[in-house]
Formats: sequence, C-alpha cells, structure tokens
Amino acid sequence: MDGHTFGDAMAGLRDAVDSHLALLLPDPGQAPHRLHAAMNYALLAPGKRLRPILALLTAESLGARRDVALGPACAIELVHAASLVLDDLPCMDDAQMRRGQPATHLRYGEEVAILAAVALLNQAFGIISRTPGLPADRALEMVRELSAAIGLDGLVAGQEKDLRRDENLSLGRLQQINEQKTGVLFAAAVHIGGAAAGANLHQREALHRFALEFGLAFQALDDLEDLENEDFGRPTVASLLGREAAGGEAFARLQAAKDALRAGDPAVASLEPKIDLLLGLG
Ligand code: GRG
Repeated sequence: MDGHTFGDAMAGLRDAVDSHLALLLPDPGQAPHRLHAAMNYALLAPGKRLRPILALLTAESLGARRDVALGPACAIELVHAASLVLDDLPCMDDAQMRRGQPATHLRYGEEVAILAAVALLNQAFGIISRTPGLPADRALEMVRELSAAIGLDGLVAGQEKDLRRDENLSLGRLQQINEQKTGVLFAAAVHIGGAAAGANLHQREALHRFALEFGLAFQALDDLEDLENEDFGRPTVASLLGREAAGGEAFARLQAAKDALRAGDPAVASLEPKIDLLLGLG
C-alpha cells in the first residue's frame, strides 16, 4: 500500500473516532446543561486522536471487528481529554489555550471543568462495560489496563511528580515522569486494542515491548516540536539532550518500537508499517 492510500486510511480512522466520540456523551437531557457542554467542548475539540487510532490499528491488525474495538478505543480519548482539562487548571499547568481554543476552565469555570473531567473519566469505564459484543473477560482486562494507566503508576503519579517543578531533573527521572504522564496511556491503547482482539500471550508480550519504546519515541518527538515552538518551561528530553541527540533518541526509540513489532507473529508485524503514518512521518 502506498503512502497516499495509508494517509487516507488514517483520516478514515480519525473520522470514525470523531463520529463515535460524538455519540458517547450523555444525552443533553441527562446531564446538567453546562456540564454536558463542557464535556463536549473538551472532548470534541480538534485533537489528533492518536491514542484511539493506535488502539484501533492494533485491534484491527490482530483481527478484531471495528464495532467491538471502537467504543473502548474512544474511552481512552475520554481519559486523555479529562487529563488535559485537569492539566490546564490554574493549580496545575495554568494553561490558557488547548487544542486551539480557550482551556475548558476559562470557558466554563473551574468548578464545571473539574466536574466535566470527572464525568469524562467515569464515562470512559461505563463505555467499556457497555460495549455490545465485547466478551466480559476482555472488557474486564480493558478496565484493568485503563485503571492502571490513570492511577499510582500512571497519569496521576506522573503529574504529581511533574508539579514538583524540579529544575534539576536528571534525564532518567524526566523519562520516568514522561513514561507515567504519557507512555502509559499509549501502552494502555495498545493493550486495549490487543484485548479487543483477544491477543494471545505471545502477542501481548510483543505489543508490550512495542508500547514502551513507542511512548519514549513519542515524547522525544513531542519535545522536539516544543523546542521548534520555543516552548521552554521546565526541562524536556530535547532541552537536556540538545536538538540533535533528542532527534537521535526519537529515531532510535522508534526503530526499537518497530523492531518489537517485526519480532512478533505476522498479525503483530502487520502493525509496523502503520506506525510512521500514525506519527505523521509516513
Ligand atoms: C485523572 C485522567 C486524570 C489525570 C490526572 C492532570 C493529570 C493527572 C495528568 C496530565 C497528564 C498530561 C497532560 C500529559 C501530557 C500528555 C500529552 C503528550 C498531551 C498531548 O497529547 P497530543 O499531542 O494532544 O496527542 P492532542 O490534543 O492531539 O490529543
């Protein structure tokens, strides 16, 4: 398949995710209006949808049906959107803009933004539990993955460490924070995609090795982009290593991620050519 066709396939997946996301929020009649509006505002703002697309690519490479994988894939985006709303609050990163629009708390107030984030988080688990055609053991595995990604080894822990604002962070410590703040949710996306397909142990191990490297590659690429935008705040992989070495790090991690897929069985290996396209590198 050539790059053009693959590009179209990625856009098709993003459209499928966007359409499904719009269906997943509560009926306006069931949620207080401001809360519903804030959830919509945060979730449906134009994000890249990388996490749900990665989950879908994984699921479909391993033979899952799209209708079974789509809800759980979108649930990951709800968690991501909730984390962005919380991250932007004045007591956290105090950000003004997100996804090209004023941060949710600036538009709806801090109290509604916090409640919208909690509601999105809660809704994510509800979606998985209600996915038609998804066997209960696979749903349970997904819930376990998502819960672990948010919790004390994941987003919440990474954010707390990040908020300490340590200006003398070592590269190792920074990578640990990045892994918890970012890598674990990508890993959850891969594992949830695998669970949708009922991946076997061998496939799960290959996906796990891939996910670890992919998370680090994504972070290095993201930091390089921030460097381009002169978005200096606290130390990043790019500011600690320098542009060239950070580029080398991103490339090496990406190669290691793809190697992990190539070392898997044919279904797992079939995910490998899609990774560059997901990252906009194809
Ligand atoms: C309870 C869910 C929850 C979280 C609490 C606030 C918090 C703890 C964690 C924040 C973690 C955070 C904001 C990590 C940054 C992740 C990141 C790289 C965001 C940018 O991702 P992109 O580039 O953005 O995929 P879009 O907008 O395209 O989705």
